[in-house]
Amino acid sequence: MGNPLYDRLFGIHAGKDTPFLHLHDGRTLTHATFLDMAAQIANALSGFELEPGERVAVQVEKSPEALALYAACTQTGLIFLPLNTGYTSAELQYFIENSGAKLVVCDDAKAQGLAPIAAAQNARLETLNADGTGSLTRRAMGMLPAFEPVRRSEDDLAAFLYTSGTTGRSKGAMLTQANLLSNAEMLVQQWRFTRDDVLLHALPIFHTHGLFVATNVILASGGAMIFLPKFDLDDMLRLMPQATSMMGVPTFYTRLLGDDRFTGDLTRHMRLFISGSAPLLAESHERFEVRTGHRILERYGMTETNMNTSNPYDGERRAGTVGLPLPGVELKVTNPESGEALPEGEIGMIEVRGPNVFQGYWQMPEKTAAELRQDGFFITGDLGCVDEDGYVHIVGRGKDLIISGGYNIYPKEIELILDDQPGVLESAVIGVPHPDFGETPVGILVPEPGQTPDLDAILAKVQEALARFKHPRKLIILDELPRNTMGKVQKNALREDYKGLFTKD
Ligand code: MLC
Ligand code: AMP
Repeated sequence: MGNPLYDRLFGIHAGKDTPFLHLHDGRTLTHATFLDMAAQIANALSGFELEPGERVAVQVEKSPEALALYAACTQTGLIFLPLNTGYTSAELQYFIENSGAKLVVCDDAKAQGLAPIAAAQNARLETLNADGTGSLTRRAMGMLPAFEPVRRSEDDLAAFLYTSGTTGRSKGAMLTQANLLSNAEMLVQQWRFTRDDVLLHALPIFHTHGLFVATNVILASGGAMIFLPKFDLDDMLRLMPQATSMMGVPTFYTRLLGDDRFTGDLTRHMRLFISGSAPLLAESHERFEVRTGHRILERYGMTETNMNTSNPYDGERRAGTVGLPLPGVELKVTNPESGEALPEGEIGMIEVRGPNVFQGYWQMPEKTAAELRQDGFFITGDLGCVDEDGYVHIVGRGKDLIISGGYNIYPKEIELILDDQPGVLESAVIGVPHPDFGETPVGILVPEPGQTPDLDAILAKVQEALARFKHPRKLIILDELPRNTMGKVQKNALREDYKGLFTKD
C-alpha cells in the first residue's frame, strides 16, 4: 500500500540529481537534495509524537524548506494546513483552534504573538523563516536524510485548506491524497507537462493554485521550477527566458502587459501560459496574444475541488470561457432554487462531481450538507452556463464573494467588524472593478442618527483584525442602503453606483 501521495509525487525522484528548484539567489536544488531535506524534517516531526491524521498549521514564507515541510507532512501522515502569511493573530487563532492543530510552524517574528494561542491549544510551536533558518530546521539538521514513509491510503486526509464563507466564518476543506493525486496526474496529461518543463513559479504556496496545481504538477511530471518568493515584475522579466511555462492569476498578466519591456522575445522559450483563480478579461487574453503570439490557457477551480475545467491544450482556447470539464469531472448547471438540471445554454448554478471533490468541511456537518450533495455533487456558488460546444462560461457568483488579485474576500467578515464600530448603524461591503487586482472591496457605512463615524479609527480597527488584502480600499458614508421590497440590501445597485471608483469608465 505504501503512501501513494508521497510515493507518486516525491518518492519517484529518490536519488535523482535532476534539477528541481532554481532559486532566486542562483542556487539550484536537485530532487535528491530536496528529498534529503524533507526526510530530515520528517525525522524531526516524528520526534514530536504526533499521530498520523493530526494537523500541522503552517504560516511561513515561501522557501524550499517550506515546501520540504509539505513533503515531510505527507511522509509522516500528518495533515498539512498552510495559512496565508498575511493573516493577523486574530485570524490565526481561529484556524489553530478550529483545526485542533497540535503543531504550529511560523516565522520567528510571529512566534511571540502565537505562543499563547498555541499553548492554549496544547500545540507545539516551531519556527521556520524565509531564509530557511528556525527551530524546526535546527532540529532537522542533525537528523538522518532518510525516512520510511508512514503507510497511508488514497482515502486518508492529506491537507486542510481554509476557505471563507458567506457567514464570515472560515471552513476547513478536507482533501484526501486521492483528491490531490487524481487532479495533479490528470493535469500533467492535459497540459503536457514533462521532465523538460521549467515552471516560472511566483505564486504563494499556501493556496490551491501555487501548491496543489503548480507544485504538484511539476512534482508529478519530474520537471523543475524557478521558485520565486513572490511576484516581482523585474524578476519575472529577467527569468522568463529560462522557463517553459508559467501559471498565474490574472493580475500577473495585467502587470506583465502593463510593462513595455514585456515582449514576444522574452516568451520565445515558453510553451504554455495558464491563468486561473479569478476571471481573465477577454481583453487581456487578446492583448497577450497580440504581444507574444501565445494564447493563454484559462482554467477554473477552487479550494474544495482543485481544478474542474480547462481550455484545451490542442483545440481552441476560447477567451472569456474556462474551457471544458476535465476528464473524470462531471459538471452540470442547475436551478439554484430547485437543484434541477437546466437545459444547455441556460444560466444557473455550477455543480461538479469527481475524484477531485473534497470530503467536506472539518467538523461542520451542516455546512457540508448545504454545499455537498449526498450524490457527490458540490454546489460551487459560481453561476454559469455551458455553450453548444461544451465550453463553460462563468457569468457571475451566487455567493457574495470578492476576488482581489486571486485572494478571496467574503464581505460578511468585514461587515461584522464595520457594524461593531462606534457611530455605525449598518454596513455593506461590495467589490468594485480595480485595474490591478480585478476587484477590490469598498465599505459603505450608514451612521447612527446624528453620528459621524471616524473613518480613520474604523480603518485602524479593520487593520488590527484582518489581513491587509481584505482591507476596504475606501469607506463611504451613505444615509441609507438601497433595499428591495423584501428589505434585502441591493448590492447590485451599490456596485453599479461605485463601479468607476478605481477605473476610468
Ligand atoms: C497583496 N496585497 C493585496 C493583494 N496582494 N491587496 C489586495 N489583493 C491582493 N491580492 C496588499 C499588499 O499587502 C500591499 O499592501 C498592497 O496590497 C500592494 O501590494 P503589491 O506589492 O502590489 O502586491 P503584491 O505583493 O505584488 O501581490 C499582488 C499579487 C499577489 C497579485 C501578486 O496577491 C498574489 O500573488 N496573488 C495570488 C493569489 C493566489 O495564489 N490565489 C490563488 C487562490 S487558489 P500595502 O500595505 O503595501 O499597501 C484559488 C483556486 C484556483 O483561487 O482556481 O486557483
Ligand atoms: P477559492 O475559494 O480561493 O479556491 O476560489 C475559488 C473561486 O475562484 C471559484 O469559486 C471562482 O469563483 C473563482 N475562480 C477560479 N478560477 C476562475 C476563473 N478562471 N474564472 C472565474 N472565476 C474563477
